[in-house]
Amino acid sequence: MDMDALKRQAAARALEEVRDGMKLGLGTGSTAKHFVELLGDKVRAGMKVIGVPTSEATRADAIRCGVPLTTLDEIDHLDLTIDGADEIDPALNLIKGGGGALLREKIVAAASDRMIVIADDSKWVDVLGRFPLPVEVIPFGLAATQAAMARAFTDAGVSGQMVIRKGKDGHAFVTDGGHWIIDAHLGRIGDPPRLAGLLSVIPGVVEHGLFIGLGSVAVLAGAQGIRVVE
Ligand code: ABF
Repeated sequence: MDMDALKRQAAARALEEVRDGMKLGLGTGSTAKHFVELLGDKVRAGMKVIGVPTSEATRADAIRCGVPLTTLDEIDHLDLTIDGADEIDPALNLIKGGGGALLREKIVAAASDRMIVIADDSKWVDVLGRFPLPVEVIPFGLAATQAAMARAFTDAGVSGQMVIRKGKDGHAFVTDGGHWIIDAHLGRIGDPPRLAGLLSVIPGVVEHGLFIGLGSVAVLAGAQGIRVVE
């Protein structure tokens, strides 16, 4: 079975947790896109839900699929967020942000009672860090921010190269919030909560892609079927 079919299976399993009347956080990425499409089918069949998209790309998908939308300016709380991830560890700590939407994804996840992480099982890892950690930064004072990040890495017992993400035009990739992303190639993050705490207090860091304690359930689709980890 191809990867895309696995992603759709994970999305379909998560859809079983959606109830009429729910306020939903809608994730970003190819797996979350399957979820939005399947949710659109349910809405057309009469299910009443409302969604908050985590990116402009997901907003466009949701509109195309007929999913009613609101914002976290109009409502302050969500019942459930369904989103993908780049890596998931056994404590359900996540690396997110490969798609560049980590800031809105984290705001939406933190406003939700529960977050279901949907993925093909290649995203499951013993230790986070093989996937480069995205860190969203303010362009102002970049060298100082990178120096502070390097100190945080040392304090957390990790090290590695920091690469400013480039867009298709060859210039720095700009997020929906107007910021840049530094991808930190750390290899192995032994203590994700510690690194998350150290990065969070750096003034030039807007947000980082370590999601600690936000994932409630992971739905992993693999060749052997679906695995649900809580
Ligand atoms: C978003 O999309 C991200 O935080 C993560 O970077 C990515 C996962 O993408 P995909 O589902 O395409 O693998 O959820």
